[in-house]
Order: sequence, then C-alpha cells, then structure tokens
Amino acid sequence: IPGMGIPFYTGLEYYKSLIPVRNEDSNKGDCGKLFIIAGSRGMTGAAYLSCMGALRSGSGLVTLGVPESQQQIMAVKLTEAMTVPLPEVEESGTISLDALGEIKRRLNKSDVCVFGPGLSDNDDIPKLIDSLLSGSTDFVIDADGLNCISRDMDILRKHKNRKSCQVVITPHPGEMARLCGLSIEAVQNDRVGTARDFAEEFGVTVVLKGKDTVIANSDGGVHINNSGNAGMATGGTGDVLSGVIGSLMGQGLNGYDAAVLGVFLHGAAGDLARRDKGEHGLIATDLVEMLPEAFRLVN
Ligand code: NPW
Ligand code: AMP
Ligand code: MG
Repeated sequence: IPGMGIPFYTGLEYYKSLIPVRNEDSNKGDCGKLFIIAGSRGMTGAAYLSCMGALRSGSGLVTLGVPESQQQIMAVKLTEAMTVPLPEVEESGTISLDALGEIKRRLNKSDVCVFGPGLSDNDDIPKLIDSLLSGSTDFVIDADGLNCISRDMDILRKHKNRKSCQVVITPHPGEMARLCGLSIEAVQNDRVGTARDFAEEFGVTVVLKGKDTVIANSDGGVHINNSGNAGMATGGTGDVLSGVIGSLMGQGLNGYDAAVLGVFLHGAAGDLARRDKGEHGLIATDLVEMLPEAFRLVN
C-alpha cells in the first residue's frame, strides 16, 4: 500500500464486509465470551499469546483455563483476561481428565473454546477433547490439541456429523502431516488438496498455515491468504492466530469467515510489524500490538 511500507492487498473490500459490527449499545456480553484452554509447565507464553490475540480482536470476555500450578503465573502475566486453575497431572504440569467437570461448566457460559496452544501432551487430553466435542460450544483446535487428536483420528471422525458445534483446526504443515499420516513434503506439495480433502472428510474448517495459508471448509470452499511474511516464522505467532479466529467466531462469524478474516488480519499485523521492526526483529508479541492497526486497514 503506497507510503505505508506494507504490500498491496487484494480483496480489502471483501475482508471489510466480514468485520463484525459493534452496535453502539453493545456490552461485553454481546461481544463474545471465549474460554481458552492452553498452556502447561514451560509453555505459559502460548497461553498468553492466544489470550492477547483474542482480546486485541474484540472479544468481550476472555477466560483462560490453565493447569493449576501455572495459574498464578498467568494471573500476573494477563491483566484483562480471567484465569481458572484446572486439575493437572503433577509430573508434567499438564491438564488432567479431572478438569472435565470445570471445563464443561465454563463452556456452558462460553460461545467459543480455543483448545491447544502450549498444552503439551498426555493420555488424558484426547479423552477430554472427545468428550467436549459432544457439546454445543464452537471450537478452534490448535497445536497440541491437534497433536493429541492425531494419535486417534476416530475422535474427529465420530463427531463428523455433529450439528451442534463448528470446529476450526489451525495446523502448521508439521501438524497437518501428523494428522494426515503424510510427510511434510507431501502436505506442502498439495496444500489446497490436502486441506480441502481433510475438511470434507472430517466436517471441519481447515487453516493450513505457512506462506499463502490455505483455508478450506467442508463444502469445498477454499481461500488462499495474501498477507504475512517470513518474519512470522518465529515461536508463538500461531498461538496468536488461534485467539484471533476464536474471537471472531465469538463475535458471530461462522468458522470459515472467521478463519478467512482472522488469517488476513494476523498476516497484515505481521506486515505492519515488519515495517517497524524488520523481519529479523519481529516477535509474536509484535503481532498482538499491531492487530489494532491491521483492523483499521479494513474498518
Ligand atoms: P521441520 O523442523 O522444518 O522439519 P511442533 P511447535 C514443522 C507451543 N509453543 N513449513 C517443522 O518441521 C505450541 O503452541 C509455545 C514446513 C517442525 O518439525 C505447541 O503447543 C511457545 N514445516 C508446542 O509449543 C512458543 C513446518 O513442524 C515442526 C512449518 C509445539 O509447537 C512456541 C514443529 O512443530 C510454540 O508456539 C512450515 N511452515 N511449520 C511458548 N512461548 O509457550 C512447522 N513445521 O513439533 O508441533 O512444534 O510448532 O513449536
Ligand atoms: P505456528 O507454527 O503455529 O507458530 O504458526 C506460525 C504462523 O506464522 C502461521 O500463522 C503461519 O502462517 C505464519 N508464518 C510462518 N512462516 C511464514 C511465512 N514464511 N510467510 C507467511 N506466514 C508465515
Ligand atoms: Mg503453533
């Protein structure tokens, strides 16, 4: 865009049409209640970044569910988001199946659940996901949430025909390769086909990340994103995206539209961050800080 130091984007009018309208008399309860289940010992940053991505995208209320030993750390790191301690497996500092009751209570009061950034892995997590997908809350599943599912694909398969909730998955090529039982090279050689086939087979919206992120839904809809840059190849940028997409779903967008708009805004925030910090100095927190300006490009 001339004079702005960021690329020329096609489709700005289209993205603009997707931006959730905020009524003058809105209250925080109208703007999406998000429950984010993220973080584990050593990966609190992922939980922070997902929450901040959501808050900077317009969520009314963000609550983080986190292993109990990490809750105080998160309460210090996060100001606007609330934190809930969840029962954990002590040896690993990851959530345990005993968290199911508390999570279900929280989901009953939430519009969307973001599941997975920095969660790490244990044998309880696939059982948790399996049980939660039977409910009516929409889901964004990312990172270790996806790695857990890839150990038992029947979890997604048996929920395929659910009518009650939408599911968006946000794998990078490594996670997609695990989910499909393919090599990373095979995924990258046919990004559109891999994302579209998976979306159709499992009835989910797929966001296959990386340069030219592919968004595919189960009706055959495909969108290829044109924002973002190689400076975003740094730890934590994907965690921000999970919060952005969850936030937009909570504000009323369907999973596919939320993914299309969220991926664009996240990439535009990356381009604005590169303008200020350069490709090498860019870190995930910069994306959070640039999201407001990215929204202004289309608002
Ligand atoms: P390679 O090495 O190139 O062969 P993992 P993770 C591949 C949390 N985080 N194109 C790549 O393959 C996350 O939320 C926490 C091609 C590599 O082997 C997760 O919960 C942070 N290949 C957890 O860490 C900050 C690509 O995938 C493999 C690719 C693990 O997530 C960091 C890496 O994937 C992190 O976000 C591409 N574009 N992108 C925190 N501060 O708390 C990836 N690959 O093994 O799933 O590891 O993505 O780091
Ligand atoms: P993750 O690997 O989960 O942290 O996600 C990385 C995020 O950065 C995704 O949104 C990717 O699409 C984005 N990203 C990484 N590398 C690039 C690149 N070379 N060009 C554009 N976007 C990228
Ligand atoms: Mg990631």
